[in-house]
Amino acid sequence: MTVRHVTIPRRDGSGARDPSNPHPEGKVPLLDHDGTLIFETGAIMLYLTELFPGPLAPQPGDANRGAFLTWMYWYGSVMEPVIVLNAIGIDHPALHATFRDHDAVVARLCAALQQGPWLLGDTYSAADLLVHSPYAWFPDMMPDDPLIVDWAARCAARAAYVQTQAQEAG
Ligand SMILES: N[C@@H](CCC(=O)N[C@@H](CS)C(=O)NCC(=O)O)C(=O)O
Repeated sequence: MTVRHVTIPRRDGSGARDPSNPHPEGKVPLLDHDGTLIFETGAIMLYLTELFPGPLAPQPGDANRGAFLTWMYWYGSVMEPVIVLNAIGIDHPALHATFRDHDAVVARLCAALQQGPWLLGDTYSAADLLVHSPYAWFPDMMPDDPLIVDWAARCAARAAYVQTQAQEAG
């Protein structure tokens, strides 16, 4: 496996699209698997957890598969838009009708985390890695709720996460 770093334009005006980035919109992340390009973080995670079945994802037939897929799609279809709209302070009845709002996101997370330490209950999965990520990237957005704060801390304390962070830091 090769990890290639590319530049992207940043909101503060720094950075720029990297012409060598094969992502059709110049974004990150992107997975190139033998010439097949996969983008959208959730899709990359699903692709990898199917290619390398293991403890990070319940496989078809597992009772937790439906909940797992729901979280993976909910992230990209609801949570990410809500987080972005909330961060820039945009609200509109039509947006609320479609996505609800950040309070609803927080309520959904809390309802799950009341049942267990992880979104699927007792087992950590790629859903935790994906869904907690906005709060890891943007701590200012962390809801003031110990269920979510503690869950994000548990996610960040995992050995693989710590190791990857150290690698990324160089
Ligand atoms: N929904 C996408 C979001 C991808 C995305 O917007 N990535 C940002 C960095 S977090 C990016 O590449 N921005 C550069 C740009 O928009 O040109 C995913 O989950 O992969």
